[in-house]
Amino acid sequence: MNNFRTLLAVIAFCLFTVFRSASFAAVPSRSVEIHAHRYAFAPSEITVKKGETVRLILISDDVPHSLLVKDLGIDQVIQKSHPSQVTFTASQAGNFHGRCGRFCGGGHGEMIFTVHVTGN
Ligand SMILES: [Cu+2]
Repeated sequence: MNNFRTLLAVIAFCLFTVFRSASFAAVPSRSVEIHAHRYAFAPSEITVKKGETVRLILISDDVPHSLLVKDLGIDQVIQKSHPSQVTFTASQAGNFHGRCGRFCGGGHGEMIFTVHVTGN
């Protein structure tokens, strides 16, 4: 009987551990497609909720670019013909400014991107 209880306790602990780690795994609640081209991102800004996990699908329409939003830990190269993805969860409300991190021509400095994070 004691062994049975111990077994139940071990199973309960394992299930608890599995469910707890599953809830920590950041599963994106939605995806947003962002195109990069000389010299802009489209859209150039997005709004997400604090705590929301969002997947960005990044597509270059011409030459290689990147999306760099340092304060959200986003630093993703966007190769031409190879869409890339980056997933992030904003833990703080505010406006986070990003830009293209790969020199792509004369207007490179104009390639800015903003993530608006709204509070709960
Ligand atoms: Cu650029």
